[in-house]
Amino acid sequence: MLRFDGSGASDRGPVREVNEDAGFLGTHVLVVADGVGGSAAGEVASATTAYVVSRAVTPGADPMLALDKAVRRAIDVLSAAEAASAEAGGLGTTLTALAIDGDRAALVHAGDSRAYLLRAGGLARLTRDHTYVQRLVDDGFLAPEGMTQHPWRHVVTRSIHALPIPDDERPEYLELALVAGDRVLLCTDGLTDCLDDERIAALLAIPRADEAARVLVDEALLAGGRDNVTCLVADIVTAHATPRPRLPGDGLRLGSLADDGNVLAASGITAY
Ligand SMILES: [Mn+2]
Repeated sequence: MLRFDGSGASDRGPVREVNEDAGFLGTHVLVVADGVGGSAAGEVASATTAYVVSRAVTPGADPMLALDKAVRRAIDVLSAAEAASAEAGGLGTTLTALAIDGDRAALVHAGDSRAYLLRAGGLARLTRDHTYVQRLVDDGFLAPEGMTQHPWRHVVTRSIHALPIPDDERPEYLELALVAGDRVLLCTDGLTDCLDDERIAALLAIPRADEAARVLVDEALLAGGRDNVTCLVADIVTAHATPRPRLPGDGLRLGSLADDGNVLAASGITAY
């Protein structure tokens, strides 16, 4: 029976007034969400979405179905909140989440947060950024080295937000074959704007997960990072004994999710 064992770190950074990143690390689900810039309350969108996903994945639940259900639920909650609100602007967030049921693993991804896999010392990117500049590179209009300086590099082309969501803006789902000994990193763009994959691989190899997460965040800030930065580092471990029963949503809450005030009630929707 496989599960996650790790830790995480999140920092507001030197400039932003609020941390619009949310992170959650449980035994069977990992979540990062980054409130989309320009939206009225990014920290509400990210915390609410991360909360809904953290509660939807329970040990034994089919990971792909659980993630799909969670995304639908998050979209419903954000849509209802927006419909009830007088403010315009929208609630939107990136979402990258990984769920495991002891055997099968699944990933859902929308936006420019990322998931990486460290296996036998080699780093692989599990997600592809849903950004305007990534699309330019894919279509041959921009060289990859031009991405980091492009003025529109933060424009995301997919996110979790209120309905209607066109088909080509919906999240992507991926089945994963994880094995004991793998390590995964989920992070927001505050990390990957500042550190390249080679540096990320080196720091992710720090043996203790909590130390690796802290050092990744610190190094992004030392490299001049101005955005919120969130990293989750989790090892895939074999749980020999049956873990004590866990309540849905049990785990480490980071960033905007650490403040219950940011989480729109999952039932009884209120305006934000
Ligand atoms: Mn960000």
